[in-house]
Order: sequence, then structure tokens, then C-alpha cells
Amino acid sequence: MPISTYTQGVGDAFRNIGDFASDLVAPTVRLGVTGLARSGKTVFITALVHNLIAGGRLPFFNAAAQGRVLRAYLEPQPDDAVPRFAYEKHLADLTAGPPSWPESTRRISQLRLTLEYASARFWKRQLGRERLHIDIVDYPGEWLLDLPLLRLDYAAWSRTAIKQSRTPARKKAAKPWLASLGLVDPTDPADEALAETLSDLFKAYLRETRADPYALSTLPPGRFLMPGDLAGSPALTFAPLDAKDETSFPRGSLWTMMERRYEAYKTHVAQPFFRDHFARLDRQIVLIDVLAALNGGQPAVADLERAMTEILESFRTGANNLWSSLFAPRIDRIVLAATKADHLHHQSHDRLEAILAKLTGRAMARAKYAGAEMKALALAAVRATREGEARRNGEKLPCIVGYPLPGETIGKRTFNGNEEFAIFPGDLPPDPEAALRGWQTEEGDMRFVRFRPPNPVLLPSGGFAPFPNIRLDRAIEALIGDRLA
Ligand SMILES: Nc1nc2c(ncn2[C@@H]2O[C@H](COP(=O)(O)OP(=O)(O)OP(=O)(O)O)[C@@H](O)[C@H]2O)c(=O)[nH]1
Ligand SMILES: [Mg+2]
Repeated sequence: MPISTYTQGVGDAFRNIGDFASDLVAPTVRLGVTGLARSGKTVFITALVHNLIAGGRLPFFNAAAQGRVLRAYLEPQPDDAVPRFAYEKHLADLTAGPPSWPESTRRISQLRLTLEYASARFWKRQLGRERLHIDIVDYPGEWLLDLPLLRLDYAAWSRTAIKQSRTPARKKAAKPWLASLGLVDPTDPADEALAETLSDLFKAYLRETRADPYALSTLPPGRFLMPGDLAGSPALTFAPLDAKDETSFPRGSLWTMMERRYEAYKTHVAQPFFRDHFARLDRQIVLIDVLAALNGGQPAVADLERAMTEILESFRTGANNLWSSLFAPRIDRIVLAATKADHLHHQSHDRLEAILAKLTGRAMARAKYAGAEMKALALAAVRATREGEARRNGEKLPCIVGYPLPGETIGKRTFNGNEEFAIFPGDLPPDPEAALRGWQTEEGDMRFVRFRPPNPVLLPSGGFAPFPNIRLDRAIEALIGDRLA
């Protein structure tokens, strides 16, 4: 028997054992995808999964570039109590005619993607193809803001929340809530209707600061704007009260009622999330809409920095107190990604990364200290624009071309969603510091136009071509590349 056939046979025997063995012990990596509302979580997960299943070109994802990813497919997820990420529905939206962005999602969801791959190591490869389960968990970044609450009692939280609402950036939005708060005596008897009114006014204030023209990031409690399935429950119907100089409150008072609900929120809402989901993550990507904040001007940027510092604080592992050892995740790699980079010409992508690094610099240094590896990058999970050159006043200028969403306006022009249009996005400044102080183009304030997703490309083999993207492969490599070695 020629030697090659012989070794082939041995290889096959090993391969069978290998397949069998990996069925029993296929390793799992739990990948958290988070970010504040509208930061791009749903689009990112859909594009990532579709690119892997459809075999997209991912030159900076080593395993794919080396042809070692043999197959990618979805499998039923192991956690029966968590809603499944509606991959098929989101994909259908993105590939419809005309394509549209998926709907906003308000709660946690999960999806299991399995990769079959060949190891990069020769001897491991002889044992046959390997399997890796990737459990992708999509959850609102707002929920991470609750971690500090676990350490605050109701009185301390009330003081902080009232102080924050009086800062210049928030004062105006908080006015109606603060006005009613001023009329309330917390020693008065508990009153359900009053609790509801105060809670609604407080939530309205938080909501307003998220919208234009404030574009501020949000404050805890995280479920006030992202209630998941808990909207309307007593654990979500409370608000801060002004204790003034009181330190003790009679039983049955408004204060004790609010305090009890605040504690219920911590015990029954916040803690289970950290224990059952957050603490089990291995890898994490945090998506950040840096461009929206730059668009909102200096106060929006400063506030995003605050929110990101608080969110990233949750990832500090190893700090030695009981609280952190209970809830600290075992995350050892974190990717921070500025999304929607397709709103910029490629010359500015590195600049966007530099701005993100600056914005999250302090928080990153602390997390590094705690042992997690961190990387900042700019990406577009679904690239809605292409680059072009346009002539203006006889000068050739780099521009981006796409289909503005119906209702978007530029000057006097309103778009219907079916016209391609070229815009000059303007360059980000080379000095990230300057961008954080407030970014202006030569034409004055930068204002982004939102584009619809690109036209889907149907493949002869059926199915759709993977979405064009910017640096999605680098994000995948940074998140799981080492697990496919
Ligand atoms: N141009 C462009 N727009 C994007 C991209 N990703 C997201 N967007 C835009 O951002 C919006 C929000 O994206 P989603 O993926 O739904 O964001 P999310 O974080 O899941 O939002 P919620 O579910 O509301 O928390 C989309 O509707 C798009 O308008 C991208 O890669 N390119
Ligand atoms: Mg979503």
C-alpha cells in the first residue's frame, strides 16, 4: 500500500474520532453585543452572522482568509428562557425590495452560531474539523448603567439623580419633573397615583435628554427607557425623592414606598441580569454611535464620554471586593467600535478610530489594568454608501453616494428613498481633541444624512450576497480570532 493512502486512512480514522470528540466537548464562546439604543447592535449581529454563513470576503479575519472556516450555521440556542435573536426577520428587512433597516429591539436576545473550522496547527488539523459554538447575546447598554446602583441605597441614588438633573446640560429637560418634586413631601402617606406621576415625569425627562437637540446619553435606572418585558410593573414605578433634611421616614410614607420599589428593582431586575447573563460573557463588543454625538456638539460628546466610562467600568474584572466578584464577567477581550463609519470617506476612518480611542481613553486604561485586552475600531456592519468623486466649483472632491432615507432633507430638497445622491461628508479633524471640542466642517455644522441599506444582490445559487461592510472582519478577528487558531 502506498504510504500516502495509508496516512489518508489513518487521517480518516482520526477524523471520525475527532468529530465524535468535538460533539461532546465543542467549546462555546459567549459573545456580548451591547451599546446604547440605536448604536447598531441588531444590524451588526445580522451582518456578522450573514457574512459568516454566506462565506463573505473577510480578509482580516484570519481563519476565513486562510480558507479554514469550513461551514457556519445556526443551531438552537441552549438557553430556553431567553428570546431568540430574530435573525431571519432582520435579514428579510435588510434584503427586501426596497431594503429597510431592522426594527428597534428593546430586550435581550440570543443566537447560536456554530463554526466548523480547520485548525491552523498541523497536528490539530489531522484530528479533523473542529467546532466552535458562538452564543451571541444582544442586550441594551443602558442596562449596564445599573451596576453602580447595586451599591447605592435609595437615599444616595436620589441625591445623585437630583444633583445631575440640575446640571446646565439637563436643567431644562428636567424642569417639569423638578417642579412637581418640589411640591412633594416624602413623609406624606404613600399614594400610588402620585408615585406613578412622579415616575412618568422622571422617565419623560430621561427620554427627552436622549432626543434632539440634547442627544445626551442616558442615566440609570437602565430599564426606565429600556423596560424589556417589565413596563408598568411596580418595580419600575418609582422616582427619586428629595429627603431635604429628613433621615427617617414613617412606615407607609411615600418615601418608604419608593425606597421599597427601588430595592425591588435592584433585587428582581438588575441583579438577575448581571448574574444570569452578564457574568457569563467571555467576549464583548460595545457599539458606539460616535458620529451622532459629534453631530450633537460638545455637550453630547461630554455626556457620551461619561456614559461610556460608566459602562466600561462594568467590565473591570479582578477588583477585589465581594460585589465585583459576584458580578464581574470573565471577559478577557473587549472591542469598542464606532459604528456607521460609512457616513465618512475612508480617509476619515482612522481619524474616527482615534477619536473613539480618545473618548474612551480613561476607561480603557482602567480596564487594561484589570487584565482585559481592548481594541478600538471604526466600522460599518452594513455599508450603505459607496465612494465617489464629484466636481464642485471646478474642483474634484471626494464624496459618498447613497440613497437617503425617505423624508431626509438637504437644503430645500426632500428625498423619497429612491434617488441616489452624492454628499460631501467633510473630513474629521486630524486632532481627535479638536473633534471632541465640537466638530465643524467648512460648511458649518456637520449634519448627517441617513441612508437606506444598499440594494441586495441576489446570488445565482440563491440567497443574497454578504453585505458590503467596513472593517467588520477586523472586529470578528479581534473578538474570536484566537479561538480558531
Ligand atoms: N449607514 C449605516 N447605518 C447603520 C449601520 N448600522 C446601523 N445603522 C443605522 O442605525 C440604526 C440603528 O441600528 P440598529 O442595529 O437597529 O441599532 P440597535 O443598537 O439594535 O438599536 P435598538 O434596537 O433600538 O437598541 C439603523 O436603523 C440604521 O439607520 C451601518 O452599518 N451603516
Ligand atoms: Mg436592536
